[in-house]
Amino acid sequence: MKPLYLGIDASTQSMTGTVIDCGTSTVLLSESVNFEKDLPQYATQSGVCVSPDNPLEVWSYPLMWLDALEMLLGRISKSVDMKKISAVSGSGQQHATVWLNSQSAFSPYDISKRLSENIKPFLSREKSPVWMDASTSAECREMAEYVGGEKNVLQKTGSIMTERFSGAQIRKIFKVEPENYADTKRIHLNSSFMCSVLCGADSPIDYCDGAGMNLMNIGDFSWDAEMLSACAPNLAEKLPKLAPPAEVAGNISAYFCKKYGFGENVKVVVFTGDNPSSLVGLGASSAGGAAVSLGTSDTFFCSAKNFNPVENAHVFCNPNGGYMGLVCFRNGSLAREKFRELMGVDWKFFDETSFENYAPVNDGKIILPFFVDEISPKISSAAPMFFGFCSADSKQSRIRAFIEGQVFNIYLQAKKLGSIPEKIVLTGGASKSFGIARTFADVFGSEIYRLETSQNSAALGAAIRAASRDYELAGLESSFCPLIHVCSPRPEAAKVYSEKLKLFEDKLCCACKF
Ligand code: XUL
Repeated sequence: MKPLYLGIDASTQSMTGTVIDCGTSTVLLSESVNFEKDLPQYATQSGVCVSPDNPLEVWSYPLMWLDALEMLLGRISKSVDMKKISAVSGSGQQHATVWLNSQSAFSPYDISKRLSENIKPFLSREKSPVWMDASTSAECREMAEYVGGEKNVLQKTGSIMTERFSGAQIRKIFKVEPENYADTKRIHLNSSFMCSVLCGADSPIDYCDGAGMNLMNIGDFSWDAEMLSACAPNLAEKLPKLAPPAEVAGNISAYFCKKYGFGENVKVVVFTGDNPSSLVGLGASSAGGAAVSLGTSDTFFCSAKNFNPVENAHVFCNPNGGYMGLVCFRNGSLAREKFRELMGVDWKFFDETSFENYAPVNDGKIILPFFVDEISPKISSAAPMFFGFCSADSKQSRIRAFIEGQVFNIYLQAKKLGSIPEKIVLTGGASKSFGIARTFADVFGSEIYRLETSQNSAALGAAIRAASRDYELAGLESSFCPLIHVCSPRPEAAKVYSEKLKLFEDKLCCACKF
């Protein structure tokens, strides 16, 4: 009998567990707990809360994540023989910080109580600022200035100072809540917090997720003393140690053996960020791999051998060694949804009818497709901007220009990271759209693929990482992430789009803040 491996993804809206069987190369089960629906007592919307006074302030609750973990394990243990699980790993939404008043919050747990009851007394803040929080522009400026400018921050950490990254968030809390900051003995990321909870011991932050903090020196994978001083006093002693992504954090805590039936020697491999984990779960972590996740926000990510930091993009570490590039776009599915409503059409019209028999043309009609301020590139907008349209233009041509605008923007930002990939895996809800897939193929000149089965790629990536203790990662990726070819670039599109892209870039540059 071959062992099973469990991957847990603690993402923004839900927590997902995926169990894989390496004997049969099958995903045995995938279960999800939805924060808003399954845990209504926390009153989140899509897993987060937005401040009524400041829409840029967005947070979630670590105790909710713990209740979700127990609910998830309860559901999984009804269908899986938990004794067969040999190792667990996981991933979490990047950048979110968890604030604790002790470094030994995680053990021993009182089994008669829930995890959330066990951990509650150790939280120095009940809220965790999450990646959707953009309220730290002042702190970004201050930290960049302290270290001699954004170029230095970029070289050291792989990203310019970024509002949602943990460093600026920590500095803000230090400034606004100095007592909470002083009381805090440990600041975890969502990923290292969940890992610590499972091990019942304070666990490291892995290099991949550590790179999303603007605090880790990405050249030597250590906390950067200058960035730490720029952020807040005595920070080094409040941060966990950093560890390579394959490190075993420990054995699973007895609490989970007694309550959910795990065996005693289950290894817990350090958790990582959801994006590095998805790189693995999409089978894209080896050289040349690239993927676009079309979700609430759109994300482009690719594996990269060398460290090539550029503004507007982020360099993280790759769980498979080397680096990964990532660009995050705020105007993803919500913008698509709003534009569809604006056009007054259904999804079939939006992503099929509008693209039927469509051959790209450079008709000079451009849309900058932003409904909310975009972060890549930084541009303020509360509505799409139309250029070259007249009232006679059809809904189809507007929809096509809108989707082209989204893909043009992703292309331009991705290009800055280096080479344009030959092959792109599309994932996320909108990846099923024919029109979007076709536009990606034509604009990027790349072959477009989708996963054969729709999985939560971060949870699958986590299960694969757990299994990579016993099996080779590349082999696991090809067994568990079979791809379907969706479409090829049309040769006639290349010239048309290279011209239209220039036009788009001009409009974009004029609209950009800098
Ligand atoms: C990446 C980012 C998001 C979150 C979402 O920098 O902020 O993709 O990781 O979970």
